Amino acid sequence: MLETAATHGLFEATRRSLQAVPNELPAVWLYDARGSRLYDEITRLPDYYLPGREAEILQARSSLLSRRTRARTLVELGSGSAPNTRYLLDALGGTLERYVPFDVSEQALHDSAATIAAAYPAVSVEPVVGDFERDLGALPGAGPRLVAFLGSTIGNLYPAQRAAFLSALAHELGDDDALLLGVDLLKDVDRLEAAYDDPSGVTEAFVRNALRAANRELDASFEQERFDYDPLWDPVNEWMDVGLRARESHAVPVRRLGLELEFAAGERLRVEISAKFRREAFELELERAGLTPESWWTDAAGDFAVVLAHRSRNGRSSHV
Ligand code: SAH
Ligand code: AVI
Repeated sequence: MLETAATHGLFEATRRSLQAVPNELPAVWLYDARGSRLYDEITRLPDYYLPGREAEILQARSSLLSRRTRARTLVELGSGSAPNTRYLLDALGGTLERYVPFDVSEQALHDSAATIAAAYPAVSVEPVVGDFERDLGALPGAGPRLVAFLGSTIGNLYPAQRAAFLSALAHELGDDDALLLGVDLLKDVDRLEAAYDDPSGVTEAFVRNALRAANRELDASFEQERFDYDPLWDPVNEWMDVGLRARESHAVPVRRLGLELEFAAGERLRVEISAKFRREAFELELERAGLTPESWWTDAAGDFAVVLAHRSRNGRSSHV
């Protein structure tokens, strides 16, 4: 990856995170072509219940969603291989003209855009490569637009990042646009831990892949065998803290960022958080960002929620 104006922000954010306490490699490094394929494998794991629960909700609510939104444009943030998008495309068939998948992972984006274009010839598929935290800008397409952010990817953002992201999104939505968010709900810790630590080791390979990406793109020298996979439930913040733990004390050069990271034995490198949500608190977050939640739909087991929201009437965010 050449350092361009577009990657400069990512490199700076990575430098800050790697120097923070605890050290963190931002989650965006998980999704190169290999990481996106590994994530796809995760979505098919029996313990990783999220995509199946979300599909159940989207199927059950599809005609309501179509009546409520009448969307001509579907923008999907963090679309990846878009496993549940077909439920939206099927639901919106009567009005939909354009599908805009938006993702930082170029390969996954173009592969899924090609698959969807072939399956839905009446819809114009217009992929955008970008970082939804930095490059949101003006949302493309004619309104009414439905902006979807599925899979609980919003849970991979910290609360302050979520607030900034949701406020930016509220700012971009027009009066007749809508936002559809998939959010994973708080549940039994054993089930959460199982979802992030499968016995086949796919999730571990996915997380370790971030080190491979950093070695390649940042000229770093992370050595896999010097780290153990270490997913933890954080009961205070109510998020899975997904990362690696150093087996021994050692240093890792990250040459492109001019860093030499020192790991003590047992020290962690966080690779992502995956927050789990409660309805009341999440609806408050939406309202503070200038969004009005209109529907809160869950699956029969109450594991996952899909939230339909609009820009608030006064259009103002209460964040400064
Ligand atoms: N929506 C899909 C994929 C979720 S995986 C699903 O529900 O299964 C998360 C996706 O978000 C990946 O495709 C990843 O490349 C993308 N992503 C992560 N951080 C991003 C960012 N900052 N900007 C844009 N896309 C991002
Ligand atoms: C994309 N995101 C919502 C996934 C999650 O559950 O937080 C990423 C993932 N990490 C490990 N398994 C799946």
